[in-house]
Amino acid sequence: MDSLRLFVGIELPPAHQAIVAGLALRLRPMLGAPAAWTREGNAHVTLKFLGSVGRERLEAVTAALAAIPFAPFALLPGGGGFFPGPARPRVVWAGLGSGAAQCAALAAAVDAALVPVGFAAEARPFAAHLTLCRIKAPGRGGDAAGILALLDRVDWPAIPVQALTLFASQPTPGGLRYPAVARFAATPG
Ligand code: 3AM
Repeated sequence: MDSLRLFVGIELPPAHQAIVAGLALRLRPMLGAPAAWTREGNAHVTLKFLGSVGRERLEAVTAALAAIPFAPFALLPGGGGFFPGPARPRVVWAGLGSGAAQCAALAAAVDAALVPVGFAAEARPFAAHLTLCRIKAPGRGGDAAGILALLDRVDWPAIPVQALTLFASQPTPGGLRYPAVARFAATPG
């Protein structure tokens, strides 16, 4: 393939992948609408979506990401919500609590680093989240309050953020997969 669909984000440890998979089972009956659920192994925090990138640009992208200085930090998921809102949700997500500010700063640094490489700066503010599902037919109702209450009760462990990851989004016969194309380690601070 001459191009890759890329995004920059934070990988989630296996314990978080298992929690996301377990949440899908519990939330599915509460949602009351057909949805594509994030599969175990696919959960991540997106910092910036790059879209389709020609392979000839990959070296410039990785060089720009490698030059971003950041210290490791702990990121704690917590709570959750709906995009664009509870009335007609399209996405159900888990939120981020402690470490969300460092996460937003990292997203801003990634955004700025990629401008010289030809990627437009984000116009919208960064909204840190873990996507749990994408709803295929929004507006069918569902227990929004129950979903929020359940998301508030999840006992997440902290995510030790020690690297930025350049992910590819790849269709496979079993659904989308997000393999890591490159990792960029934090500098101990
Ligand atoms: O981490 P989440 O699931 O929120 O929504 C897509 C997913 O985000 C997002 O990139 C992540 C990996 O696919 N994405 C896909 N197409 C996009 C687009 N055109 C996009 N984000 C912004 N613009």
